[in-house]
Amino acid sequence: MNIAAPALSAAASGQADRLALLTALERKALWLSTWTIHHANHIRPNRDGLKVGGHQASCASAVTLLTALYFHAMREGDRIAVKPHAAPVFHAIQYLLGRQKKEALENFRALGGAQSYPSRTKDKTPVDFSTGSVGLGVGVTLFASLVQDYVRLHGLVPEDAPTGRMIALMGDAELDEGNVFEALLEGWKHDARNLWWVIDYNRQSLDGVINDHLFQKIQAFFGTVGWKVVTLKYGQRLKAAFAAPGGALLERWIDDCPNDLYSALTFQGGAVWRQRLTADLGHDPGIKSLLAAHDDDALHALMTNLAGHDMAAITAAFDAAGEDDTPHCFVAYTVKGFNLPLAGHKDNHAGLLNPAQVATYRASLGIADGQEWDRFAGLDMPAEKLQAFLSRRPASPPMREASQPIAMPALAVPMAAEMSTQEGFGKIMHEVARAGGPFAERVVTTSPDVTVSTNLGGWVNQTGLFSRIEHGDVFREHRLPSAQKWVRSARGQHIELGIAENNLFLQLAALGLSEPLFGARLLPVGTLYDPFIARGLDALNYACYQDARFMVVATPSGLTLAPEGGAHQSINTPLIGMGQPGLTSFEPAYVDELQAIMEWGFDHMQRPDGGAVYLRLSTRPVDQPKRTLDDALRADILAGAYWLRPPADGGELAVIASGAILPEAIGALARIGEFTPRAGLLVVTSAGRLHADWLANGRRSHIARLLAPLARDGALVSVLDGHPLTLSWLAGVRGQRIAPLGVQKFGQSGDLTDLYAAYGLDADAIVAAARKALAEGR
Ligand SMILES: Cc1ncc(C[n+]2csc(CCOP(=O)(O)OP(=O)(O)O)c2C)c(N)n1
Ligand SMILES: [Mg+2]
Repeated sequence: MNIAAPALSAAASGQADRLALLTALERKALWLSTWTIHHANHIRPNRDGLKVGGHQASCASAVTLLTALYFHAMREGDRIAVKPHAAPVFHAIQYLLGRQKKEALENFRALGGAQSYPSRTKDKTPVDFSTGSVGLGVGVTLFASLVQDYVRLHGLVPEDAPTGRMIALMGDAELDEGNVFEALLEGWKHDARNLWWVIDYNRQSLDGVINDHLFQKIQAFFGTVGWKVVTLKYGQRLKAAFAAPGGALLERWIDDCPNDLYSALTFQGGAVWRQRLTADLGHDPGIKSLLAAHDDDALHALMTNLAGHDMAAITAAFDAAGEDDTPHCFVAYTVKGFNLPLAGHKDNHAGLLNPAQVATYRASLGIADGQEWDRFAGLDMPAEKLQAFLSRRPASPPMREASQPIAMPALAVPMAAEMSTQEGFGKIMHEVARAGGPFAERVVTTSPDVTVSTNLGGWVNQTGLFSRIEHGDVFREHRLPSAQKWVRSARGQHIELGIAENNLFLQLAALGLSEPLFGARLLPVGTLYDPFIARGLDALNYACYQDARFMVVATPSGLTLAPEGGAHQSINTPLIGMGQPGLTSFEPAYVDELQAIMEWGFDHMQRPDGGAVYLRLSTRPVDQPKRTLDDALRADILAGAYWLRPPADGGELAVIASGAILPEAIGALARIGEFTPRAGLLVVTSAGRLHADWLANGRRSHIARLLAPLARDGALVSVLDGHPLTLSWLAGVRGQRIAPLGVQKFGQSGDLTDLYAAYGLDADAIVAAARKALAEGR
C-alpha cells in the first residue's frame, strides 16, 4: 500500500495533466473553428452577396471527440474520415499541430483556402479521406480496412508497417444513408478489422431532431454484424448526480426525455431547466437540494453533461478499446452547438453566431481583440507546455510520393475471328494472370456479384478469391463439375462483393488510394453491368473526387443486350463517362482497340496527372479486323477516333460510329458509297477524350484534323448504342450538319435486328439519315 500509493498518485496526476491539456486544446479547437467560420462570413470582404456558410453547431458537437482522437487516441498508421460539416475543427486541429497555415483558415471556403469539407486533393494539409456526401466517408473507411489487410497479407508493405485503425467520425444522420448498412454487411462477410466508427450522437440532422431511440437500432444492428458497441451517454458530473439522493429519478427522467424536448431545454438554458425539473420532479427532496445547490448556469452545465463532451469518458473509452482489432462503434451523446448560443436549437445546422455573440464568446475565453488566430491565447496553460505536447503527436503518415510506376508489359490476347469486347476483356485478364510477374501481382479485381457474367471468371480461376480466412472450393472437393474455381485465401486477387454498386465504387476508391493510404500501389479493376453505374454513381463520383485510381469495366451495355430487356439496357452512361471529372471513358468496338486502351489505362492510372478509367463494353460478337496496330493507328485509337474507311478528299459525308453498333455502320457505308462514293467511316473509341481535346485545342485538335479531309459543307451521321448527345457535338468542330442517331427512349426485349430497327440504329436508318443530311445541304 505504502509503496503503491505514490506511483498511483503520479499516474493519476499525469492523467489529470493530460486531461487538462486536452481540454485546453478542445476549447481552442472550438474557438478556432467558430472563428474561422465567423471570419469567412462576417470579416472577410464579401464580393457577391452570397452567404459563405460553415457549420458552427456541427463543429461544436464533434469538437471533444475530434480532440480526443487527434490529440490522444490516434497513433501511427491510423486514418480518419471526418464528418463533412466538422471540417473547420479538422482545419483547426491541423493548425494547432502546425500542419495548416493561418492563411488557409483566413481563406476558409475561399479560392485556394481551407475547404468547406475535408478534401484530399484541394486541401493543402494531408487529408486521409475526403468527405462531403454523407455516408460515403463512413463507408470508405471499412473498405480501406480491407485494403490494408490485402496489402499486408500480400506482402506489399513491410512486415513492421504499423496496422492502423480506419476511423470515421460521423454524424448520427449519416446512418440514414443505406450505403452505410450495405458497407456494414459487406464488412461482416469479409471479417473487416481495425475499424472505429465514432458517432457524434447529437440527435439532430439538417432539418431537425431525429427519432427517439435510434441508438437501440444502432446497437442492435452493429451487434448483429459483429461490432462492439460502446455507448458514451452521461458525463462524470451527471453520473455523480445520479448517485446522489434523487439521482435515480433524475436518470430516469433524462433517459425518458424525448430528443426534441431535451434539445429545446438545452437551447433555453438553466432557468428553463429549473422550471421543468421543478414541475416534474420537484416533489423529491433529493432533486430539491440538487436544484438548490446549482445556479442556473451550473444546472445547465450539469444537464448537458453528456459523455461526448466529457474528455475523461471519451479517452477512457478509446483507451479501453486497446489493441482489440474488432470493429468498434462508439455512440457518443453530444449536443449540437455545445457551448455556443446555438446549442440544441433544432434549426441550428446552418446557424451562425452573430458578431456580438462571437465577441462575448471570445471575451469569455480570455482571448484579446486581435489575438483571434493565436494558437494558445486565453488558455490557462503555458504555451511551451502545449507546444511540447503537440510536437510529440504522431504525424499521420505522409501522403507518399508516387513510387516508380509498375512496368506495363504488352497485354496479350488470343484473337478469334469473331469476339465481343467483353470476351476480349476476359481473355486479356486471363492472360495477365497466366503471365504473372510484377505487373500481375499488383492487379486486384472486384465485382458486385457479377464476376462470372462480366467475364472475370478466367482471371479468378487463376488468381483466386481474397479472404483473410482460407476456404477451399467445396464443389471442387466434391468433384462436382464447375467452370469456376472459387478458392479463397489471403493470396487471392479478387475481392468478391455482394450486389451493391455503392460498395463496388467505395471498394475501388479505397483500392485506388492504396498507395497514398498504405504505401503500396495497386492496379484495381472493377466490373459491373453498365446500367448499374447509376446505382453507385455518387460513390463513383466520390472515388474520382478523391483522385482514386482504378479501371471500371462496365459490361454489357446498351440496347445491344437485346433479349435481356429495357431494365438492363443503359442509355446515358456514355454521357456519364464524358461528364465525370477524374474519369476517362472509352467505348471500343474491336478487341485490338480494347487491348491498346487497357495498356494505356493501366499506365494512366499510375501517372501523377492521370486518373481513373471507364470502359463501356458489349457482349455482341463482332467480326474482328485482321490487322496489327501500327503506332499511328494506336495513337489515333487512344486519342479517341480513327478512320476505318478514310473519306476521299472533299468527301461529302462521314458516318461516325462508336462501339457495338459498328457492323451496322460498315453495312450502311457500303450502301452510302453507291450514291456518295467519297464518304468515310470514322470510329470513335472515346467521345470523352475527343471532346476534351477539342475544347483544349480547337482547330488543332485530333478530331479537327480527322475531319479536315471532308468538304466543309459536308454532312455527318453519328451513331452509337447510347444517347445521341454523346456524338452530336461533332457538328461544332467544323460547323457541319449532323444527323445524330442513338437511343433516347427506354429499351425493351427483342433481338438485335428488331431492336436496331425499332430504335433507328440499323443500316437502313443510317442510310436514310445520310440521304436526308445530304439533301438538306443541297
Ligand atoms: C448525400 C448527402 N445528402 C444530403 C446532404 C446535405 N446534408 C448535409 S449535413 C446533413 C445532415 C447531417 O446530419 P448529421 O450527420 O447528424 O450531422 P451533424 O448533426 O453532426 O451536423 C445533410 C442532410 C449531404 N451532405 N450529403
Ligand atoms: Mg446529427
